[in-house]
Amino acid sequence: MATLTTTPRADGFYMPAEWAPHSQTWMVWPERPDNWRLGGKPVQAAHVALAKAIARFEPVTVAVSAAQFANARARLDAPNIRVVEISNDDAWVRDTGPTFVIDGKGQVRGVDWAFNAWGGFNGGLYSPWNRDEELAAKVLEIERCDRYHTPGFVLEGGSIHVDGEGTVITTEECLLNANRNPHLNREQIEAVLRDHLAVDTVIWLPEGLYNDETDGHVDNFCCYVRPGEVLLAWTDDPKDPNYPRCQAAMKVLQSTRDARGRTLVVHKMPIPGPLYATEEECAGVDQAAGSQERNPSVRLAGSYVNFLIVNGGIIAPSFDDPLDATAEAILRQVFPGHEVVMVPGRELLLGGGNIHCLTQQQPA
Ligand code: KQY
Repeated sequence: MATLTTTPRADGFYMPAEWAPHSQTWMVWPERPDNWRLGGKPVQAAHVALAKAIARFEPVTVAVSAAQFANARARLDAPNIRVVEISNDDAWVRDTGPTFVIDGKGQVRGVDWAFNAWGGFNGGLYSPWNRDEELAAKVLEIERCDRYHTPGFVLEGGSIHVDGEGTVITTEECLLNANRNPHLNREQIEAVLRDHLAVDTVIWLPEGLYNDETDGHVDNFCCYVRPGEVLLAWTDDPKDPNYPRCQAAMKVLQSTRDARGRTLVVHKMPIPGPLYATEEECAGVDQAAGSQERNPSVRLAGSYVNFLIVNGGIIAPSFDDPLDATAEAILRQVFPGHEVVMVPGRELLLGGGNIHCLTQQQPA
């Protein structure tokens, strides 16, 4: 397929909101033993449950390494799930897959951002990451989608949320981090977002959730639920390290107008826990040079905001936490037209992210 030298905006393409109709959702099979405990077996079971939950609403394609193909194919035994072989470094297709853009007339293309494993050699989470860097282009080949490539611009899909009507929300903690695009200033980064997502307004939250190893991805902290309305992870506890983060985000969201001139309605979503990995869970993760250390004293960045919107449904994580029922009720309230399905998110969280990070919707 063609690699284009123009930009989506110049060609009349834009990133649609997640609630726009999907043709499918992409996932990548988790297996790396220095991120997933016990050789990935517990998370693979959680991944199967997640894929099957999504497949009730729309087709799912799971990319898997050659070594795990037979295992994944056997376990993902649902008619709506396709399994294809793509080599990869880990399962975070939100960040390694393409950001799909549409023209509103039936054409779909993809933006293939540069990927440096969340910070390269300055705080990145694993090395090497070359197979993940190549994953977006391979997905676009399979889908026969033309590709916009930004080799000089690092971005992960989890660091942006759009309303499909000209506004993107992101965080300074991630996009202005020296380990992403240190050669660009805020205005230059905004220009790349405007050209590749076709947005007019960039809303900058100062930070994401405390201890998020992605450097504060917005998709673990704040998301759109419809144009003009967002859902923000929230705590009222001044002793919680998330407290100043939530306050700062609220201040920005309440004082901002979006691209259509709207003030934003902010819904609050409580933060589960605090959640921690157990000694046993940490001991199950292989130690490898350059990979993330797992330690039971380090608070996990658990969040109910890390959900996926699918055709007619919301697929959200549960944590065996007393707040699970509250989270489900809030999701039902803010998405009255969707069926809310909670799936176990703890094993996913132990690897450093959750449902939204592990999925990538492809618009219809
Ligand atoms: O949350 C994400 N978007 C990615 C998390 C990567 C964690 C790697 N251990």
